Amino acid sequence: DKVAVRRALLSVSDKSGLVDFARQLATHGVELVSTGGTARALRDTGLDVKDISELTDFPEMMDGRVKTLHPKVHGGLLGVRGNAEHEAAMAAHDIAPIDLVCVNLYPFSETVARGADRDEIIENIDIGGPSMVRSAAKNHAAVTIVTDPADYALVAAELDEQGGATSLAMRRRLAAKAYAATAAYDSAISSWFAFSDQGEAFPETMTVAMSRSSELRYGENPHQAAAVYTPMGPHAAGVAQAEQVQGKELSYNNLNDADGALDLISEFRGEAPTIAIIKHANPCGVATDETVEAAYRAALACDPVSAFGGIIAANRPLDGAAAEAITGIFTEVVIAPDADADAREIFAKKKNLRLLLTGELPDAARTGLLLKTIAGGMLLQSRDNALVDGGAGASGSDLNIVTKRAPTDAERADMMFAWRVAKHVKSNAVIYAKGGSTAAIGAGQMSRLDSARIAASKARDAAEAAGWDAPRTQGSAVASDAFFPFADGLVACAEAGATSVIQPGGSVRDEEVIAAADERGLAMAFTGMRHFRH
Ligand code: 93A
Repeated sequence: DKVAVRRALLSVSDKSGLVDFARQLATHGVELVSTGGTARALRDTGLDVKDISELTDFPEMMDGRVKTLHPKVHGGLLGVRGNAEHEAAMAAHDIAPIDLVCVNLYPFSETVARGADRDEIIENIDIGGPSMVRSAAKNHAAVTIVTDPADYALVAAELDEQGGATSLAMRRRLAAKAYAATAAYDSAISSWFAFSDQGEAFPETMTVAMSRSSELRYGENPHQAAAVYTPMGPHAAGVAQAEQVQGKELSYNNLNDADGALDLISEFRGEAPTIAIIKHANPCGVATDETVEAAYRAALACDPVSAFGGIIAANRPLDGAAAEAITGIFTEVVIAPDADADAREIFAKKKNLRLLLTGELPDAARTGLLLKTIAGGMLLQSRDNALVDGGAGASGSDLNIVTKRAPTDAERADMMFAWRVAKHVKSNAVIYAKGGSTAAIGAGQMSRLDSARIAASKARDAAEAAGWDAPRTQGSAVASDAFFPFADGLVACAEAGATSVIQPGGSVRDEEVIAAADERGLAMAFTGMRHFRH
């Protein structure tokens, strides 16, 4: 299964490592054939190269669109060695076998990424390159196909070992890699047409090439296997691209929670210092204050029991004081735009703590797609990037005040804070907030009434533990991610001390709910927007 390499065709856009590789081929007496730019690059270093036009007896034409698309090339790649008919055809048409192809393609994704215009993008769709890659890979019984400069050294080493030949094992491995490369390339083109060029949110068909960026020790549970994949084409950065400065390897659950944490904290990008503490993809405390440290302490006070072993997200770079406070209890992951030298030194003492730095936070209003698999298919939806304008004063906002009493400015601020947090809490979500901090969070219950009651009961526990006179739900604003189907949930909030409520509205029993609010002197606003999160 050893095949000697006598003739090689080199045609590469990414010329890194090319000259060294070609030189190694030449030392084994391999004849080099190349396309324009590649031939020039080799000739400049004194290597002997034949132009493809000499082999095809055709000039490269149409701005290079047609240079290697020729039977002399594809016949030389596809002709089955040892097949009498194929060999007769090769002899009759003067087709010489090509034993090795070194090709990498026009930089399509890079051209898209740098914001080139449509014509330039189209020009960077490589046709001849993938054709050669596919022909050579199909005939890997005899032909070696090299598509990745990272493989040059490996191939050269095998040529050295095998006296100028390659093994079948190597050719098969490279063929598999070659088809993965052309598949990824076409998927990038198809994604561009579908999503960018046509601007279709949900194209009729799609292929998205992903590459494994890391293997995880296990999945959600230790008996489940898991890995992280990232798109091969251009894509926005997120948790998968954050820099891990220190700490143990990230787990599946860490990444999932950190993703939720980053999503929530991005809501507060460019605002006063804000901290979110996440457990099992739900926040258990979110607060805004004058310093990051103060914000952390306020967030922690919401539910200090649940915060143990949580994930902390900050909207500002971390300093020493914040790091000192955060390391006061056991924390799995800290994610922030940056951390100064003091903070890093303090975190470094907690060997297991994973510190993730993101640089500038993503824009909460950005568009994007969310994917969820279901058996036999997947669900795709646009991300929930909607924001409600809370306005200031009585007018100029998306809020529809439905009660007799309008909220005070302070209530309105708390309502909006609770509402923004509610968007990131699993349904049914009921959030109590006061003074720029969550007072209690009810998450993931099948009944809204239960979420309202559980949150209130947790607030009572926190008050008792901290020795406060009253739970912080007293005088708080409540946000509900979807409408109250009955008055009972709202009544439970009022009984816990809430004085204002923000919710989408839209229940057939809205009248009852509004009457219950009026009876208790509550101010209530309808947003007309729901934030389910399941
Ligand atoms: O425009 S093409 O699709 N038409 C071709 O016939 C062709 N043959 C090779 N592009 C073609 N190539 C590509 O040219 C290769 O895939 C490679 O990326 C590039 C190398 O061109 P040069 O050697 O002129 O730099």
